[in-house]
Amino acid sequence: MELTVLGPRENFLDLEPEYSELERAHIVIVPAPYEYRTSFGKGTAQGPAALLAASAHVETYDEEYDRELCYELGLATLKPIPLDSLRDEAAVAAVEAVVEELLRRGKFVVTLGGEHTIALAPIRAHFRAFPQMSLLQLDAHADLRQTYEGSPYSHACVMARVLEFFPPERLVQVGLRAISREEADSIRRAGICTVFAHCIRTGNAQGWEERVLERLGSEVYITLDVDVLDPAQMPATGTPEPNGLWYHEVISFLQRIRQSGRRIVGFDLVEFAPIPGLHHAAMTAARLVYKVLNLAFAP
Ligand SMILES: [Mn+2]
Repeated sequence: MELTVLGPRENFLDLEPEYSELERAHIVIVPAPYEYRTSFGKGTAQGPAALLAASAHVETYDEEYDRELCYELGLATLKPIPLDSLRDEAAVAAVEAVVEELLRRGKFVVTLGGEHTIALAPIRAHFRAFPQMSLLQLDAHADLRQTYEGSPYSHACVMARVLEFFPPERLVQVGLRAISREEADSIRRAGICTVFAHCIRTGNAQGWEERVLERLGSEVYITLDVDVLDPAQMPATGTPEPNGLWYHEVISFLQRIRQSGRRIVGFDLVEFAPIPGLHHAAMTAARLVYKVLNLAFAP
């Protein structure tokens, strides 16, 4: 499979070829600008490009970890996968083949959506490579509907598709605050570990981080829907919901997972739908990717 990377001024962090060539890079960013079945706000197809443009202004140095991860490990960004003419399973399969190839080459893969449906691709590929992995979903929604607006491939159904091959007891959902009765029933029936945003806010979820840690195995894949964040910090998403998590809450929770000795084997960031002129949202999405990389590779 031939894979082409983006050069400086187009790639993540605006990196010179020395640090962003595929051969030498340990980390690879895969832009997957898939948008076909968004239901409310549109524009997630522009997510990867806007995130990459903003990333040119992200500092390569991380003050918390006192390192420049991108220069130490190398960080390549693939050209966006052309998904315009692909729908549903065909789009997922196209992205899955790329992620699978990168994992075969020993890369750490970050997939950028696109609507949440596309996360099915890296989740399937990672699950084959890491059959013991747990799955952490950070999201305002459960995405457990069997079908939505007539399709099983809606962004609102992605976790229902995942549970067709992934053991529900290894799925943990954090930040939920907009779910249907059908989804609430599925959560109870399947025994999924779910932490609702209102429980975190009211303090009724005391010790929730420990509860989550108990459920996670030693390898964790993260699917990060940006709508887990409060819309005050992340308004640029298709289905924003109030009472979300704050950036620092997400980061310190993930740091806690890493500090517990668990290994983050890959992640995706989905549902970022840039709003022209709203630079802080694009910056937040780009920052989030680099911070999660930093904590994933923390010693
Ligand atoms: Mn979602």
